[in-house]
Order: sequence, then structure tokens, then C-alpha cells
Amino acid sequence: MKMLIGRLFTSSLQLCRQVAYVQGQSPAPKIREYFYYIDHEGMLFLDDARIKNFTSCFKEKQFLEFFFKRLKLNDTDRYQGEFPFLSVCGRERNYIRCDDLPIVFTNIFQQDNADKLAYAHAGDKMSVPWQPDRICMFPDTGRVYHPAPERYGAIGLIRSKLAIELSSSFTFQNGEEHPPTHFRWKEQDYELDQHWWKETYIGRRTKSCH
Ligand SMILES: *[C@@H]1O[C@H](CO)[C@@H](O)[C@H](O)[C@H]1NC(C)=O
Ligand SMILES: CC(=O)N[C@H]1CO[C@H](CO)[C@@H](O)[C@@H]1O
Repeated sequence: MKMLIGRLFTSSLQLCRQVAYVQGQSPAPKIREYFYYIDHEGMLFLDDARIKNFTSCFKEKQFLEFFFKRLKLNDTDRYQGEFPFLSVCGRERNYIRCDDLPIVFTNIFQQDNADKLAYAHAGDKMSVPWQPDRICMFPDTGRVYHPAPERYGAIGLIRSKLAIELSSSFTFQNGEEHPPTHFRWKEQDYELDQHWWKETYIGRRTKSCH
């Protein structure tokens, strides 16, 4: 990890939404702090990377698995508002902000005769069981979400490519200005759980805004 970062980080002072940091800064002896950004495709970048595209994102699957396994809601009193997530790797504190959510599901695949939903671009190393009755689409943004492990805030975004494929299987019995009510998957109709996401990171954030 240190090698990767050493190769990529720039030591200039960054001003991002009025947060000042220096990649690799040391607020306490031996502690190092780094700052990352995750886009709506789930691609991981150094927060201060000037160009954020496929060329500059982290692609090494083992590194991504290591990084995301340690990711959680921030529990420090540093950078809470600006970097709501944190991945602690030994003495490195990696603060993370994102376009939407840090967990972005990329594709559905089969493993041990079950459908799995992969995230973090780590191949089949990071996934959750696919729950076709617990997807949710917010009509105001068109974005589609699915449950994620609790430590990530219990909710993840489904990336747009997969969301578009799934969206043709939604039924809107409450009207299209409300979240869909049913979802058809492998020739079976599922009534969608309308409540699960209210208890998640998004639900908590939405409530605290009103
Ligand atoms: C990423 O951006 C750089 C600089 O603009 C460009 O040279 C490169 O081709 C881009 N890569 C992709 C995959 O778009
Ligand atoms: C934005 C966010 O989720 N901030 C959290 C950071 O961690 C503190 C302490 O656990 C929480 O209270 C904040 O909600």
C-alpha cells in the first residue's frame, strides 16, 4: 500500500470544500493520513487526483479488497463532515468521500448456485447475496440502491449500467413519481420492501436534513 501511494501522491496542499490536508500528513507520531474519493461507478481515486478516469483509478484487485474490507463509517473526530468514511490500514488512516456512497455494486454473478452482487471492482472477492425484493429506486435521481453490509452504512449504490438493465423490470403501482413497488427477476415477481433503506446511512442522512 505504501508503495502504491508513494508512486501516486502529490504533496501539495489541497483545498477541497475548505478542508485543508496534505496527503501523507502525520497528525500524531507514526500516524499517516491519506484522502480518497469514490465516484458513482465505484472507482477509487486519490482525492486530489486532477484527472479522475479509468487511467488514474486504483485497479489492483488485491489492494481494493484490502482497502474495502477495512472501510467503515468514520468514527474519529477528524474530517467527519467532509470525509464520512474511513479505512484504517495499520498506522494509515485513509479518509474517504464519495460522489454518492462508497459501496457501488457493479454486476450480478453466480457463485455456489446463488446470485451474488459484486462491489468494489475486486472481481468475485467482494460481494453480497443478491436480494431482488430489496432494491430501491429514488425517482428524483433515478438512482438504484441495494442493501450492503452494516459497517458501510447498510446501503450501496447500483452503478448506472446495471441499474439501467434492471430498471425495465420495475413496476410502479404508486405512480412513477414514487419508488417502484414490484420487480421481476428470473420470471418471478417480487414485491419490493419499501422500508429497509430508511434505517440505513442514506435514511439517517435524509432524516437529519429535514
Ligand atoms: C484519462 O485522462 C487522461 C488525461 O486527460 C487521458 O490521457 C487518458 O486517455 C484518459 N483515459 C481514459 C481511459 O479515458
Ligand atoms: C458523516 C458521518 O457519517 N459522520 C459520522 C462520523 O463519525 C461520527 C462518530 O461515530 C458520527 O457521529 C458521524 O455521524
